[in-house]
Amino acid sequence: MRVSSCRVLAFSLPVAVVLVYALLANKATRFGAEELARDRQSLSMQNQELLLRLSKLEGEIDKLVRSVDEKVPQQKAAGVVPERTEKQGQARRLFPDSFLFQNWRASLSEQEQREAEALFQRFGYNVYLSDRLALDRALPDTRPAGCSRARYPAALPSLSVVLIYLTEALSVIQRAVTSVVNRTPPHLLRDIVLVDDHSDNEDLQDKLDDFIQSIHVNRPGLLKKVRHSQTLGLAQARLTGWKAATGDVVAILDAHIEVHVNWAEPLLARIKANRTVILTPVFDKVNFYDLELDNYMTSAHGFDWALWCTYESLPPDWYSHNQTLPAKSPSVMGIVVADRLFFGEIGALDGGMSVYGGENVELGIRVWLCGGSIEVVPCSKIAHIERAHKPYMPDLSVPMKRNALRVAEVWLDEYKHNVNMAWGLPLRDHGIDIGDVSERRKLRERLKCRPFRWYLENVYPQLDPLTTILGYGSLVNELQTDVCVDQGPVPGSTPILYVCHGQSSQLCYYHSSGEIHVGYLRSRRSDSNRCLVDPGTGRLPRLHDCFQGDRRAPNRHWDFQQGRAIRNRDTGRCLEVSRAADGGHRLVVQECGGQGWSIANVVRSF
Ligand SMILES: *[C@@H]1O[C@H](CO)[C@@H](O)[C@H](O)[C@H]1NC(C)=O
Ligand SMILES: *[C@@H]1O[C@H](CO)[C@@H](O)[C@H](O)[C@H]1NC(C)=O
Ligand SMILES: [Mn+2]
Repeated sequence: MRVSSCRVLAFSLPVAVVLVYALLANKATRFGAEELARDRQSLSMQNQELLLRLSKLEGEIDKLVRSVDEKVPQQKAAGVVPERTEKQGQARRLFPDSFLFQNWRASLSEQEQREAEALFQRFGYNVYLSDRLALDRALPDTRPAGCSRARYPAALPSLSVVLIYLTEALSVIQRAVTSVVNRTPPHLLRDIVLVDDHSDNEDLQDKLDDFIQSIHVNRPGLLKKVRHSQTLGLAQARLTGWKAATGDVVAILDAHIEVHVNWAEPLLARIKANRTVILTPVFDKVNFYDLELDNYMTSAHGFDWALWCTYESLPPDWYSHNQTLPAKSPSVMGIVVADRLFFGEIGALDGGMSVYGGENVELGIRVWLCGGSIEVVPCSKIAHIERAHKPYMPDLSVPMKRNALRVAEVWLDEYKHNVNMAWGLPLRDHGIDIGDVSERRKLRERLKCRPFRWYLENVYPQLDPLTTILGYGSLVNELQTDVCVDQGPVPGSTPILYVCHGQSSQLCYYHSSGEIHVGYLRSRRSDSNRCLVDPGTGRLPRLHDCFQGDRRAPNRHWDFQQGRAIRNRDTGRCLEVSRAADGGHRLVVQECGGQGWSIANVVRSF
């Protein structure tokens, strides 16, 4: 299972990997990776999907760049799987396009390559290598300076560790368990609960049981295994683990992790000081291809209005003060550590969430609104494999959208439609079944939770309340209703007309200021969306960052009424459709010819 519905984790394999690496290589350019797509002129539906994903990446780039800067010396896996050497008869590369072999250079025979590739396709990370690495491998100490000197009370609450998984490699689970056993003070570790959300790999039955027995030789009864008789999804798996746990504190983790030294003490000390604080450790990234580790710096966890989670930088005073101390966070990405009973008192997790996504944001909002708080603990670090793809859910956006609407319905009050806007769904009658939310509404009443507005103002002021959007969704010209305004090829800044498909590249937002934003909605106040502008010369409209620091995009205000012309306030020209000689049509700015436009959803009449 994945840690969360984080945007960077949500890519399909090809886009994510190509992009991330290009971005790392080109730190100066936020959209540097999009160079890769320069040659693409015509957009197939597949490319549209790619654009949607590209646009989601942006929020994670800074963090990735930082992680590269921090790249720590690695314990090389060489020696386990030797690097290719010239003198060896080189086996033919059977899978040059595989994202495993594009990133991982190991000298494997053809048979071994086939095995490694099959395992990679099945699990989304390098199981072939994992099976050959020591279960108790050392990890570089990536904690901030000062953590190794920190001292914690001798008497701390006891700890239960929950590891949840669905179709996870045996050796990866074994390594997670081994790290927890070796790196948690034995007198504090009450139990480890393994929750199998109905995986289909057979070695998670007998072979895992044998492994548990081997641990029990020295630590009788330490491990418990619970298996769902059908797959119930991330939230239910976490709930199952929490219910089976018996420690004072419960740490609910994915099973594709390894904990670092002294990971538990800072968490337990913080909860001992205040049981209403819910914590998250800091993750390091373990590459899916070579299983080496990148240091991620301490960040808070936030989200956008689609409720994809994202990293947030911490306030400046935290950096100047003491970087070993816990920092407030608006939300969690999924890995949580909490007082076991308090977690229940505050409503645990919403069991009505399906498959994946949104449950972490629901928890974050609820905890803050209902009497708790959330902190990131820099001295507690966990190495986490960022999978290339999830074997169990090819398109995350389906459950993600549904769960986001569910969160909105229970918690977001007058801001709930922001979720519809971000997903491009109608304000009413979106046709998506969000299940029964009455229990969650009762919980909110019972706990006397604050209104969502309080959260926006006090906990997460970075989030833009989106009060200026008048209309949103696809933007269609009356002369040609089967095509929509589209952000066009990326990279590039020329919007086009393209067959309507409702993906984020065709989301347009008309603001009371007169700006028209095109493409995936960036939700934070500091985020610049892309504004439609009339460059003033030539016939083609452009997309331009609405602001870059103090610079505002020129000619970005348009007069528009539903069904009427879209006319630029500065140049007086109109956005129109021009028919080409070949029967096609182009999006142009020209002298106004009286063409009318409609935007799919009206928030306030304009
Ligand atoms: C930072 O806080 C830790 C306690 O976690 C303390 O031991 C250390 O002395 C502090 N460092 C500074 C520079 O204040
Ligand atoms: C404990 O944390 C809560 C928020 O989670 C805060 O309101 C309360 O004041 C804290 N209590 C103490 C004793 O620090
Ligand atoms: Mn994960």
